[in-house]
Amino acid sequence: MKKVISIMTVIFIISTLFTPASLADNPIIQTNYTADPAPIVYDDTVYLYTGHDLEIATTSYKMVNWKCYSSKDMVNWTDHGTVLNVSAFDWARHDQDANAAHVIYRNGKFYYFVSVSCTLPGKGGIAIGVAVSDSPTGPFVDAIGGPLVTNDMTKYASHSWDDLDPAVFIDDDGQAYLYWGNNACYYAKLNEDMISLDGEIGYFDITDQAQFGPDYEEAPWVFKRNGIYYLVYAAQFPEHIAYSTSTSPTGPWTYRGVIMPRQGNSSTNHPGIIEYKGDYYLFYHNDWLPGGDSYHRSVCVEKLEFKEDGSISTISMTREGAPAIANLNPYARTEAETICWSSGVKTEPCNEGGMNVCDINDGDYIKVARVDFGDKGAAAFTAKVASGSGGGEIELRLDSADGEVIGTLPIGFTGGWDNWVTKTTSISGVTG
Ligand code: FUB
Repeated sequence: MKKVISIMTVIFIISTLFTPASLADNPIIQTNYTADPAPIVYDDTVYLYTGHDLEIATTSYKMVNWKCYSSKDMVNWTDHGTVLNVSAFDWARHDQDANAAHVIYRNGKFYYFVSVSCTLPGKGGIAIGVAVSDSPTGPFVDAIGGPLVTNDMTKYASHSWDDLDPAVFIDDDGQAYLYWGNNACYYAKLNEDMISLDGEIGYFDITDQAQFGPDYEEAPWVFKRNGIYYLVYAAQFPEHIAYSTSTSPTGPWTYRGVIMPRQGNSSTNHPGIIEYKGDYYLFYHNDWLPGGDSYHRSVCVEKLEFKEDGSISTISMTREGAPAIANLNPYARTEAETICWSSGVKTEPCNEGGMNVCDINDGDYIKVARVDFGDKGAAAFTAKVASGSGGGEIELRLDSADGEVIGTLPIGFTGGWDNWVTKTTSISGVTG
């Protein structure tokens, strides 16, 4: 049954500037299993694109779409829902293989590079496609009408899924490069149109341990910092995250070691790295949500630290994740699906556009972190709600699920699950 607010209590936890860290904030998405993170910074905002491990998966991947989330503070993430589905690609399998992907912005458009299963005659295996949109949150449509790279058994690695895990890097001179590969690492220049290759496909010799250590596996991610090119990737199986550096985007590379050892029980990991407001962040995945395993993964984030010589410090997966870098303004409209941590609730497309929170049961909660109420404090809480049954109530609590109650908003029957009404309650006792 679809529920938006039903006959029960949902708790809104507000952690203020002075809240001691009380709840775990990794994995950063709790409403879906997410994998293969691909973050970008656009318009002062982090957009995080992820794969989506369906709950019905058993002993293999079941992935048919990709999700998008955004944040301006690194701890509260707004859910933009499904932004691309394998069904957008007529030439691909529609029941599986929404594998790792990468989004990049260029010339006013967002390009979504995906690795999917190709159904074209004679071109079976994993292929790379590109979707395009004018907006970071889609809708994305097939940009080519066919694959950009198809499986070719004469290439370096002769298995049918070697064209996995595309990642794009645009150098300072404007040249875009596409990197990809499972048990192979390919690269090619992209033309200015971003949907065609400029020249031949090259490959790096991943068996050369001086360049790639003992066991390059997949998931390349390239970025440049202080003139050094970094190629970060998943190594070994089960996987950890390692990296190599170069003075050129096309190598040769020098193996530099492990960034993140394996922790937990996911057999894969997958790096996505951004610089945001002066700091670098590593997005990755593990199996740390309840019910998690190799096919039910979840995206997490940690701050990345560089040493003087440009090498990257080895870091662990943590429950705390990256620190907040901005406060949340409670006096501006905040979407309910802006979440630091949640328990029980789900999200869905809203009949009025955007997304809404749903499937709310008694005691479920949403935490928003680092809320700044200012010196004068807040006097009221307003929410847009819908209920097709008894309605329940929203409790607002400070700092934890059993923290001080600063207000309660009764909901009641609103005329239907898609019948949204605005309700307000007074609140007290919160400043700073
Ligand atoms: O999510 C499916 C595959 O698992 C990805 O393409 C790989 O990078 C690994 O994370």
